[in-house]
Amino acid sequence: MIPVPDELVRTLKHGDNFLVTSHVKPDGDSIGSMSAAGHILKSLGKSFDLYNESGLPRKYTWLDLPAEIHTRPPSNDFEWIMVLDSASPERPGEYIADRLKKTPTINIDHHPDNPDFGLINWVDPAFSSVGEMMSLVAKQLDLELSGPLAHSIYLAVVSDTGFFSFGNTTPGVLELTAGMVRQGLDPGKINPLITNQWSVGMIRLHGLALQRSEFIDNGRIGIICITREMLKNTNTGPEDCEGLVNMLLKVSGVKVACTLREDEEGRVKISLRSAGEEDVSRIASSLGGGGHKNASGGIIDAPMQEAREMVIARARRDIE
Ligand SMILES: [Mn+2]
Repeated sequence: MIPVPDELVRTLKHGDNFLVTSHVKPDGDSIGSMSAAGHILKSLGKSFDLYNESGLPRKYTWLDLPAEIHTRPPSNDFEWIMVLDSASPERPGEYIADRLKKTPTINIDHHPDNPDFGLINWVDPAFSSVGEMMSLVAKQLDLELSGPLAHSIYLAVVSDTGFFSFGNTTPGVLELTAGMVRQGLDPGKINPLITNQWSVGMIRLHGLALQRSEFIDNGRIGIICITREMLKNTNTGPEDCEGLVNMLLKVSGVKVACTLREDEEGRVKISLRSAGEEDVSRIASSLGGGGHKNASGGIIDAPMQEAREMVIARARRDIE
């Protein structure tokens, strides 16, 4: 059975003008799946624009994009908006949230809490990444998974599976990747481009943050509070905290890992991770956020210390 909805394939074939977007502060799956969608539309000879409110993060500038990623919508005149990897219509930012009311939308996502906000919805949490879903779209359209299209899909897949280490590393993901390697994708060349993009400030920030890590509740909860001062002193930004929360899971016995990042006075971004059966999405949703079983997050409108207490209390209850 082909899981790609007929309606989606028909729309890609018969539609002409697409705006492709994804959530703000894009990760590897957002950028990879946007790029893959663009390469697919380009192969079909369609007009399209790529748009992300936050733009292309510097660490992904090596990727061979099918078109520039605009930080402002290049026009208001689109037949379709394709929203990728976004659990809600608000995730791509204000412009899109507003625009979606007026323009037919294709919603392709793998977040379990996605409410099917599109006219065409393909939402399936069984997929590791939206990049993996785009690979099936490409196959359905008889496109070869090689070159820049394969690089885009690979970036998406390794970003969301933690380089094939998380529980979402299915036989399908491994077979997809094997196929792309057979078509010429070289993991030895592409992996360093993906992983070795740190600045000196970023390594200093991680050092500082790890130094201040706390292990509480008999070592079952690992927690790091990242203040604005720490970012300022290391000349880094919120995006440089990526991966820090996963470090906490390296400590034996940690069931729930959490970073709290002070984005502004009284507003804290939380990131939660777990390995195995512990479901951190329950903790996240009880705090107004959401996400996946082993990786989720949200925003708490409270000062850092208060937010820290809330997360600890909720995690304690959940582990028991
Ligand atoms: Mn994703």
